[in-house]
Formats: sequence, C-alpha cells, structure tokens
Amino acid sequence: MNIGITCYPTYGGSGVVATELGKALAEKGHSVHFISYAMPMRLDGFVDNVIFHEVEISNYPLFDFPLYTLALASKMVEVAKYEKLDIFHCHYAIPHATSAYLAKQMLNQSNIKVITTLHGTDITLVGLEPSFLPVMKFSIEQSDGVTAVSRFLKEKTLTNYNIEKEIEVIPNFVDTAKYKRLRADEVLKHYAPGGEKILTHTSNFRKVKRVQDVILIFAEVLKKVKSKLLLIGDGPERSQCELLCRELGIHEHVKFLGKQLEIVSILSAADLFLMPSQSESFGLSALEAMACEVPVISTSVGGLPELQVHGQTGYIAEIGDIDRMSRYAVDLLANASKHKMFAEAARKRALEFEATKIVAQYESYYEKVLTASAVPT
Ligand code: GMT
Repeated sequence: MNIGITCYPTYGGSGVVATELGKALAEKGHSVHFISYAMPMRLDGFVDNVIFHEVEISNYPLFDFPLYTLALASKMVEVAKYEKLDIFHCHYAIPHATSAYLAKQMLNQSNIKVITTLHGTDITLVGLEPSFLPVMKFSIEQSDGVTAVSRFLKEKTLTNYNIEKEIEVIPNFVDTAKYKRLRADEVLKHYAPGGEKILTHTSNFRKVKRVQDVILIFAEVLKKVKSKLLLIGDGPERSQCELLCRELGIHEHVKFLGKQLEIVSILSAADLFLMPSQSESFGLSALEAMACEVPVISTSVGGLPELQVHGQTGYIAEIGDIDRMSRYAVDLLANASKHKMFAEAARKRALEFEATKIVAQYESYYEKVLTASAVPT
C-alpha cells in the first residue's frame, strides 16, 4: 500500500504513535509518506520506504495567522497524485482530518481513503471548543475510517459529538524488543549514587498532565524513602514546576532532564512512574514505562484503567488525591518483593500491546476500509 501519514511532528504521544506506525509499515514493505510541517521527532536516520514531505506555510504579511490547514491540504493533493497514495492516515483530528477531507475533494475521481485516528485532546478538549466543534464533527463523519486509541475515547467521541459512526478501537503500542529493562549503571551512578529509589514522569508539561501533583507526591514520598525524581520533557508548566520544587525545598532531589530522545536507559533505572493526569485517553508514556518493568501510579481517568491493572501493574487513584498516590508509592518502594511482582506484571501487561500485534491491526483496518468502499473501475 502507499500510505500518507499526517501527524504533529513535535514531542507528543500522537506523533510518536504515527511515526512508529509508519516505520513499522515501511519495514513490512509499504511505502510511507509523512506529510507535516517538520520532520517527526522519531523519524531519525534513513528508513527504507519512508519519505518525508514538508508542508511550507506562507508568511505573507496580510495573514495574522498561518493558513496551515490549507497548505497541508494542497501538499496532500500533490503527494497523493505523484505517489499514488491509497490512504491518508491522519493522527490527531485537528486540523489533519479536515485537510484530508479537502484534499480528497480536490482529488475528485480518486479512490483515496481518509482514515482518522483520534488520540485525546482533539476529542476531549480542543475539539469541543465552539470554534472547532462543527468542523470536527463534520471531518470525523466524513472520514472513511475512524480509529480511537481506547474504548473511553470511542465513547467520548460518539457522545460528545453526537456521532453515529463505526469507530474501531486500536490501542497504542510499544516495541517491547527496544523498550525493555536494561542495566542502568550510568544513570544510577549519576542520579542515585546513594542507592536512592528513582521516581519518574514523562510528559509535555501541559496543565492536563498535572505535573505539580507529581512533585507533591514526590515531596511526600521523600519524607519516608530516600529517593530522586527524574522529570523528562518540557512545556508550558515547567517553570512553575521548577518554582514549586524550590518552594518545597526539594529541588536538590528533583532533576529536570528536558526533552530526551532516548528514554529506555532512564526508565531502566526507575522504580516508579507517576501519571496523575487530569485527562488521558491512553497514556503511552505509562505503557513505555511498563515495558521497562516500571510499575505505574496513575489517576483513574480516561483510558488509563484500560491499560494498567490496579493492584497488579501499579495503582490507580482519584485525580488530585496526593495523599493516596504517595501512600501507594511508599508501599511499593518499601516492599521489595511486592515491587518485583508489580514490575513483572507491568512488563507482562505491556507485552499485550506489542507493536507487531497492533501494527497488524492497523494493516487489517486499512484493508477493510479500502475494500469496503472501493469504487469499481
Ligand atoms: O491529546 C493530546 O493531549 C495530545 C496527544 C499527544 O500528541 O501527545 O496525547 C494523546 O495521545 C496519546 C497517544 O495516543 C495518548 O497516549 C495520550 O493519553 C493522549 N493525551 C491525552 O488524552 C491528554
């Protein structure tokens, strides 16, 4: 198949899923064309069968705002024509599904299919804003196929947008051959020279991630267990978080590592992963941690209970319940045999989301969409 993938190229789960999916499909012999305004973060190095097409955006002074949706649609048309695309696969609906709809209209007689994968705030937050809701509903309804990364997100889409459409749930995935616990002597020597336990968190530091809660939980844990907190990622809340650590007087125990491309070595040193999010349709970074045998303490929101099993792979608590989450953390950190059981269960659960299995689900879904509505020639 010739597949055009559009995603956000920045640091974020939807871009990661799109890129890893594209690379895996290319390895299986499909031609994959990434169409975006910048090279996706994880598209590092040469990959056979993968081509990146950059969307150029005009900065003509009349426009106060860049017209990305239109520029993307035009680039999609160009790539579809020259590369004979069978599918536009859009990750994160806004504005990608709308650009794809436009492109398909412009391609007129083409049999190209639009598949939209819903990831999270495109449905639960941004898409619900009055300025986007009608166009989101329309673009989802007009897609030839729609997938969601969790049952939670599927239900939210159907109810929030009053849509009657088949939505296939295809969960996120992890390459468990790459994401596995390795020796982490260097990281441990550097960050935990006194044998401290390591707690970690990865995100794009947006409000929805409640990174301040990560710090508050850690502050409680630190009172009982010698430990360090490693924070990976960057975003709008980072400065406030650094300030909070100073106000709490724990800044020497917290390391802000910023954006990291390679996190397996850090996860391999970790004893716990914290995800106290306000909203989380899946929680890809928790899955990556679980694959590295790191139990997760998370909130009960969104798709998280579909991923981790309370009392086995970690613990689940209500949003903002710092007290409970820190007690859970101490319980696991102070009990080596229990921690070992949880770590093994986390890895076992992650294996259920192994990349090869889920990539095959996407391939079958492509086939289904292509055959279901193929126009006879
Ligand atoms: O929806 C977002 O906030 C952005 C998106 C991203 O690009 O990081 O995150 C969502 O998609 C991820 C990949 O499917 C999921 O693992 C995240 O749970 C989800 N984030 C939220 O729902 C907040």
